[in-house]
Parts: sequence; C-alpha cells; structure tokens
Amino acid sequence: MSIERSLVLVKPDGFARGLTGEVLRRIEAKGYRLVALAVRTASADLLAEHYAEHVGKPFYEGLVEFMASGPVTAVVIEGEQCIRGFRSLAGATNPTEAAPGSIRGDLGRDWGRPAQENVVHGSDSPESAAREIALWFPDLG
Ligand code: D4T
Repeated sequence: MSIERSLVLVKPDGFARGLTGEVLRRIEAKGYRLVALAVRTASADLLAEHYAEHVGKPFYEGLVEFMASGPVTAVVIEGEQCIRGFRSLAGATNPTEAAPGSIRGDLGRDWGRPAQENVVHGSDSPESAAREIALWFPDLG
C-alpha cells in the first residue's frame, strides 16, 4: 500500500471560470479524499518557491504573472498513488493536446495568451508533493 498526498491547484483560469466544483467532483468521483482546501491569491514569494525549478525558462515570467493574476483553489488530496493518478486525470500540460476525458482536455484550451492556462496543477513526485504541501499548507501535519 502506498498512501500518498498531492497538492492540486485550480489555477486562476479555472477558478475564474467557475470550474473549482467540477475539478473537485472529478477528484472525488475518482475516489481520492480531500484533506485540506483553501482559496487564496498566491504571493510572488510563494510562487517563486513553488516554481523554483522553472526559474530561467522562457515561460517563467508569464507563468508567475498568470498564477498571481487571481485566486486559486489549493487542495491537498490523499489516496494510494494519487500523485500519478491525479496527473492522469489532469492530462497533458498543453490543453490543446490533452486527451478528451481529462480535466485539461475537457475544460482547457489555448486562449492566445502568453502563459499556458491549463486549469489545474498537480504535484509530479512524492518529493514535490511534500515540498508543495508544506509551502501552501504550513499548518498541515
Ligand atoms: P503544472 O506544474 O502546472 O502541474 O504543469 P505540468 O507539470 O504539467 O507542466 P510543467 O511543470 O512542465 O510546467 C509548469 C507550468 O508552466 C506552464 N507552461 C509550461 C507554460 O506556460 N509554457 C510552457 O511552454 C510550458 C512547458 C504550464 C504549466
């Protein structure tokens, strides 16, 4: 058994479009448990830490600007292999290419803006999940 936790974000595009409930519905329908949930607008400092691995990449500035542009819903989910499971639910990073049936494939698209607006984030490894959960939910034991 490998019970994991993952950090999911409904990004500013998904939040603004009223898709938080739909994303949560898919997570719960899959069978994962919600452990913590908060609506907040990320500070520049939080985003710099969250996206530290992308510093210097051509899309970094646009990404951080987009992620600070409005509220997000931050969620900690739990379940066996939920890190890989949620990434599968989310679909490919590029919403134009994400498979129908996935969150990004069904709900995302290219809006012709500098940052890729792809509705959700999900941690990509147990190490990233632990780091990201500590950043977004410092009080969570
Ligand atoms: P996140 O981290 O948001 O779950 O996305 P992924 O894990 O699927 O993708 P990523 O780390 O490669 O990219 C992080 C974030 O940057 C945006 N992005 C990415 C972008 O705006 N332009 C790009 O060219 C790329 C590669 C989308 C997700």
